[in-house]
Amino acid sequence: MDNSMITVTSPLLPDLEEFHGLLKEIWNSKWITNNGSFHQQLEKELAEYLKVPYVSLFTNGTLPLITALQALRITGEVITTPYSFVATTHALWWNGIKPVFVDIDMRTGNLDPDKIEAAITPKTTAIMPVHVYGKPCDTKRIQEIADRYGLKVIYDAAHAFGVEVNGESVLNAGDMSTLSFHATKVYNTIEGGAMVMRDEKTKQRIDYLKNFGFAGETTVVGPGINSKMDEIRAAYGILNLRQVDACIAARQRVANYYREALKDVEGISFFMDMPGVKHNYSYFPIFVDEKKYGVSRDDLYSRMKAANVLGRRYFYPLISDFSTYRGLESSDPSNLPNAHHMANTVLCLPMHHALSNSDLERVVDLIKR
Ligand code: T4K
Repeated sequence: MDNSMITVTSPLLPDLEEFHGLLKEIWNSKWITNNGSFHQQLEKELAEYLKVPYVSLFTNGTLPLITALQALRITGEVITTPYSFVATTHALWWNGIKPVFVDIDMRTGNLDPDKIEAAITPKTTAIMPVHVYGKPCDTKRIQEIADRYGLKVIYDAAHAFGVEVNGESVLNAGDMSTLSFHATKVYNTIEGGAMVMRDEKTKQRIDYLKNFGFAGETTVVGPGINSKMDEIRAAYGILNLRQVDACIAARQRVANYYREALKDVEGISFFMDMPGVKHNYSYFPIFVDEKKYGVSRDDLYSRMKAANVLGRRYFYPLISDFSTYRGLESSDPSNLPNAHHMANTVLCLPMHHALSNSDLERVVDLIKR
C-alpha cells in the first residue's frame, strides 16, 4: 500500500530552466535588490492580475500588516478576530496596540459584523478583519460600521489572493489589504507578501516606509523599516504568476472531489462556495462533530498523521488562547463561543495543485473508515 507522505500543502514551483534564465539576467545586471526591474515588473503584473490600483511588494506577509498600522497611525485599540494565524494579532502588538477580539460568524469563520459595535470604545481606531481561508468578509457591513465610528479598516488578506466578489477584487475593500506569498500559499514567492492600496500617494509613502523611510539619498520621511523583496524572489514570482490560474483550477478540482466524496459522511461538514464569489481554494477545512462522527477531531488528525496524511488544525489554538493574549478581557472564552467551537472542530485537509487521484482517495478513505 502507498504510504508516501501527503502534506497539507505543497509549493507551486516555477520551471527550473526558466528560473535559471531569469537568474542569469539578474547576475548580469548585478542589481539584486532595492526596487530592481523584476520587482517593478512584478508589482505591475500583480496589480493587473489582482484587479487592484497599486501593489507594493514586501519580504513576507507579516511586515505589510505592521507597516499598514504604522502608515495609518493606528493607536489605542483595534478590533480583530481570534480565528487566524497568530501574525495578525502580533502585528498589533508590535505597534503597541491593544487587540480587542470579537467572535466570528460560523457560516464563514470571519469576524461577525453583528458583534463589532459592542466592542467599540473611545480608544478604538480601526478594525482588522481576516478573509480566513480566502472566504470574503462581509466588507459592506464592516465598512458601514467603520464609517459610522470613523475607524480605519485594514484587511489581512493573506489567504485571499485572487478572490473576487461579483467580479470585484476583495482586496479593494477597506483602507488597505495585505497578502502573504509564503511557500504554503496559493501563490508564493518563497517568502514574500504585498500591500494593496488605492492611491499613488499612499503607494509612495509605503514604498518609503519599507525602505527605512528613505525618500531620496539624504531624506528620511518617517520611521521606516526594511521589508523589501529582492530581485531573485521577484523573478520567481513573475514565473509563478503565469501558472497560478492552472494551480487554482487544480485546487478547485480537489475541493469538488472532497465535497462529493464526503457529502454523506455523518458528522463531517465543510463550507460550500459562496454565490458570486471567485474562490481560490486556499484551504479545505472540515469540521468534525464528535458526537455524530464517533471520533474526535484530534483522534482523526492523529490517525491521519499515523498514515502519513498530514492535515493541519488551522486555526487551533485560537490566538486569544496564546499566553501573550490570554490575559486580555476580550480573550475570555465566553466572549468567543463560535471561535472556540470552530477551533476545536476544524481540520484542514491536504489541499494543493499536485494532489493525485490516489492521494485524494487515501485522504477520503481515512476519513470514511
Ligand atoms: N496572516 C495570516 C492570516 C496568515 O495565515 C499568515 C501566514 C500571515 C498573516 C503571515 O504571513 P507570512 O509572514 O508567513 O508571509 C504556515 C506559514 O508559515 C504561514 O505563512 C501561514 N500564514 C500559516 C497559516 O501557515 P506553518 O508553521 O503551518 O507551516 P509549516 O512549515 O508547518 O508548513 C506546512 C506544510 O506545508 C508542511 O507540512 C509541508 C508544506 N511545506 C511547507 C514549506 C515551508 C512544503 O511542502 N514546502 C515548504 O517549503 O505556517
